[in-house]
Amino acid sequence: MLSKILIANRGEVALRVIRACKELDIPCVAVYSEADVDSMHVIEADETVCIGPGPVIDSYLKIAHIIGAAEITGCDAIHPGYGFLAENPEFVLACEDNDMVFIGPSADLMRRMGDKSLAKQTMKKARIPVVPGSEGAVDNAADAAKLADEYGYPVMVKASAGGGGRGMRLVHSPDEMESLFNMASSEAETAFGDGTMYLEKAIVGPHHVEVQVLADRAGSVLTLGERDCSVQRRHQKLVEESPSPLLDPETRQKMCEAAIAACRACGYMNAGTLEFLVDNDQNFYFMEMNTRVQVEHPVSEMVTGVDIVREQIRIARGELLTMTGAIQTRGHAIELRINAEDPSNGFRPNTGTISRYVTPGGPGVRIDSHLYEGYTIPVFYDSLLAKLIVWDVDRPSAIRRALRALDEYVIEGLVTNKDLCTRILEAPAFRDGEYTTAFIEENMELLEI
Ligand code: MV4
Repeated sequence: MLSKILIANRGEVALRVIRACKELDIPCVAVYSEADVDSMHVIEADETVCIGPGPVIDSYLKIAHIIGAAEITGCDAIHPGYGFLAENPEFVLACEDNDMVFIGPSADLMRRMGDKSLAKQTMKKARIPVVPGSEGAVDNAADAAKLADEYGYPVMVKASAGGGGRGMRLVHSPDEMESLFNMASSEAETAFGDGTMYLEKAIVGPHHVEVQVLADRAGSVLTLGERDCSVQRRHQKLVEESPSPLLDPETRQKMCEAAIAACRACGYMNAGTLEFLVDNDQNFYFMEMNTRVQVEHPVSEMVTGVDIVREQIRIARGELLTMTGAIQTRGHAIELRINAEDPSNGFRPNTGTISRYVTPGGPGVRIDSHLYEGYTIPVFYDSLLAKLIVWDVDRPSAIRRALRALDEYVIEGLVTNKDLCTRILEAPAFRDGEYTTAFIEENMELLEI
């Protein structure tokens, strides 16, 4: 059962999955585009298959090429990583049609969680707290305005097919409704081929807190605590930490219980994340469920000692979780995303060749990255270069350790956001644990952006 795994991804996450395969003694196959010939995941995998030219549409998104690569190398399982095909139910079906185990949940579950309005209804039925709003879709701006009068402004109009902030508008007053509703709907139509919208009351100044879950095929569910991902810009997370400095212990426990109930309600299997919005009064509301491993999963690994990717593979090959309920966490972990982007220039992405590369070390320091000295960043892909993850006994120590590690970390040859990460950690609102999703915008000067 699971004799060889194909990794349908690139960059740091492909490397992360390769590491898990090696520790489980399972051979692994990397796929790569013509632009990724010199990539670390190609160097580290047991076998490699080129699946097309640089643009993702011709390579990492080409289902037939990936399935073909798995077939010719004799793989019986596929790990999707995150992004690309990780939340595409068609890909899951293609895997099944070709007798490949998809390392993740079923196509049906993925589809049901991919429809954000339907997911919300499912959770509401399971008595998980959701933001007050429409029961399902709202057909037009006039209906939306009627409902908004009931809930009170401000409200959010959101695309059912959206997620991660796409196809979403904050509406402050009735006179804005028509134009913003139609704008969001046509944006969703263009982006997802589905302009279906739903409506909810807006939570002002929210925190983004998410709960990591693992579920096996027997229906056992485990939570690995929460991650606070409120430090983000335009829905791109920059810093994540666990535990959340916001939650009091009762709220944390209630959120983890809600996450477990949510997984039971939808029959979830494998690793997943439940996203919640949390307001300043510790009220939490289910937002979305991510049916994949996430970029920020390492902070949960650091505070629990659980290897999430290893567990994904174990679950996919039919093994059962040995523990259930909420697992004990220890200490504090912080992740900083090092991106090839220039904060002082509108976060413009840039590429180049890594001319000098020195990684930090010492206790409690982890780097998940595909970088090496001499590596040239291809132009086709996202700007994530590395994740610096630190662990220490408590939050203040973890912040000091992160600052020390950032100082040791040398990346030359292109512009990165490393100094911005330092300034975020030094900002009073961050140090005091008193930040919301508005943190970056509220601290532009302090962060010298
Ligand atoms: C909201 C909200 C306020 N009220 N919904 C953005 C991403 C998507 N997952 C949900 N999002 C939001 N939904 C209501 N009813 C505010 C946001 C939001 C946000 C959420 C999480 C992290 C960062 C954010 C930044 C802006 C808005």
